[in-house]
Amino acid sequence: MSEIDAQLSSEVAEQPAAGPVQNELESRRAFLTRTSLLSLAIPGVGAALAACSPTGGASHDSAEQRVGSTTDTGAQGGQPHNSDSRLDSAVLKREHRAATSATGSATQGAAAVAYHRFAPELPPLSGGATQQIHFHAREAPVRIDASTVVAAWTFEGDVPGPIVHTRVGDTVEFTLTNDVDIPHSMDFHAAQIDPKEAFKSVLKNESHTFTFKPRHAGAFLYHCGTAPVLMHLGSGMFGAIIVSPREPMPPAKDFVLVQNEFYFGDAVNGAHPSSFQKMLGMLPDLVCFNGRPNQYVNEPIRVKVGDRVRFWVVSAGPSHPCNFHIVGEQFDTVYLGAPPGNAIRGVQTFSVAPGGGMVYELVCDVPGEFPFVNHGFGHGQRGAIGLLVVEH
Ligand SMILES: [Cu+2]
Repeated sequence: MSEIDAQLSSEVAEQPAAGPVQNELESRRAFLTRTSLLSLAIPGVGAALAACSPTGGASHDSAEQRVGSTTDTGAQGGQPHNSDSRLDSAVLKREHRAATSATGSATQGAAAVAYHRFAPELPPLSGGATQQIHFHAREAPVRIDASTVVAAWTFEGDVPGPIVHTRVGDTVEFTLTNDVDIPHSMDFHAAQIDPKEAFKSVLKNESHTFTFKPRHAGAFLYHCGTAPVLMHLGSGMFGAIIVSPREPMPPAKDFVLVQNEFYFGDAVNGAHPSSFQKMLGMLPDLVCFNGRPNQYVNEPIRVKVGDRVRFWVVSAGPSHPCNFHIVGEQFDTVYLGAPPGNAIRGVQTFSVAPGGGMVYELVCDVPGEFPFVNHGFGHGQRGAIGLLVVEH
């Protein structure tokens, strides 16, 4: 047993006692999490760790076992497995895709990909009490400015994925179909649901459906939860699900901003893959609102004098917060959670944690051009800045 293996085994052994079943579950989860990360960081270490697992390398999860055995023989037709599984990183390792997102279909045709501004307007509610949503997990080159194409892992071919808008108490029936070799999954932060089943990984050409009713209003993140989450989220698999309250909020112009970081490896076929090692270092190349650096400086968000403006701000991370501020303005209201409740007044800057969302309102009674920024200015300088133009 190597030094790393021994250290991990001793850490697992030191898990606090919480009843034998709970303790075993937690030990296994902690172990698998570490295994996934280390499998990517240190080629070959995953297999060694599996042999030293607290369950002796055997799985208690029959579905996981079945998939594991089909994957070992190279077959792809097994049951969808859990994001809690060794398989996810094992597949990555096997395909030599551990270090970057530069898969074939993520870089193909990069030079010809057109740029488009990501529309920040909150889409209207669908009207019905049940909303059916079907996303495909896809790899795609995504142009984020004139000179930069990202080899992205995506929902529906764009970064971020589509904005979902629903309402407290409505039903969301969601289906994920995976078009690519690497397993992917969906984790809706607006759902309260058993993640082991609902958020499980989906294999190529398979689909998985789950249903939930959001209980709280707010701006919520969704993201791929397949291990290692850092790699999947950091490569573009995220977006916003906006949950409106049942009770009316003040009439406003509603916009959605999802902040994310990009960590680039060397370009392949003209597309920049995401670098897992740089993600671990947490020093991003770019920080963006809605997936493109400075896009709302070049093509601002425009409103009229007298408009109330509401920003639903989500921080996708994967690792940094969004310290949201508007130069020359103040938020008359920030809803910390479950709007229209939990309002604080007269706010200059408020931080959205990675994996979080908040709602910001201001009344635009002064005409002008107002930069909205991540006031952690290292992030603003790297692209997390836009313009709100208030016109007569
Ligand atoms: Cu994924």
